[in-house]
Amino acid sequence: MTFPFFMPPGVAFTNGHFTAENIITKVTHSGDLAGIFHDQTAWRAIPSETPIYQVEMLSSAQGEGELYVGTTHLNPGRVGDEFYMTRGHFHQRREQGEVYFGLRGSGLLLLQNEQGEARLEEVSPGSVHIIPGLTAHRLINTGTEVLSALAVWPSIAGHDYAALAQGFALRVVLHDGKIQAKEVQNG
Ligand code: PAN
Ligand code: ZN
Repeated sequence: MTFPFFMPPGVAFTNGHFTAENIITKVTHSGDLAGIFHDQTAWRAIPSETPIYQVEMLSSAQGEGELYVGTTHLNPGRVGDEFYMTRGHFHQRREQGEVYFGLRGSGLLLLQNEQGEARLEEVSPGSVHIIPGLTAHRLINTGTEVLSALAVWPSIAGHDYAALAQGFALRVVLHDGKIQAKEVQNG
């Protein structure tokens, strides 16, 4: 008896693009990110249809025990002095973790626990980031090319954006020509 060999989906490690029959993509534009960047005047000056990041995902099973695989492509740029970043979230199911892999470009992964303690990990091609449960996460592009990171997370994790209405405790800005992380004063 012979068994067929199925062709699985593929990912190009140079840029994070998938080859598969069903790829789901979602673009987040500047206009979707109200209240995220600290310089509201600079944010309003950017056309609302400016694409900031795109997520491409494989279409996969949902439910307890199932996994999602997706790549985030975050454009380079700044709103005022603050580097482009993803909205950032806790998982709705707080205990669920995630793994990010840096593929191209350079940036930072901002992690923050429920006590509001934040830390930054450098993201670069080949970096591996284990995001524990109970930890909010946001990608920040501090480079000059697209930052692409592959992620694997439980399909039941969900996204809780509202829990971060106060924002993260750190902002990453270009100050005196240097990439600097600054503590946010009033949340
Ligand atoms: C990622 C993120 C992706 C976009 O797939 O959803 O980077 O960021 P926001 O969801 O914060 O806009 C992930 O962490 N999934 O759980
Ligand atoms: Zn996540």
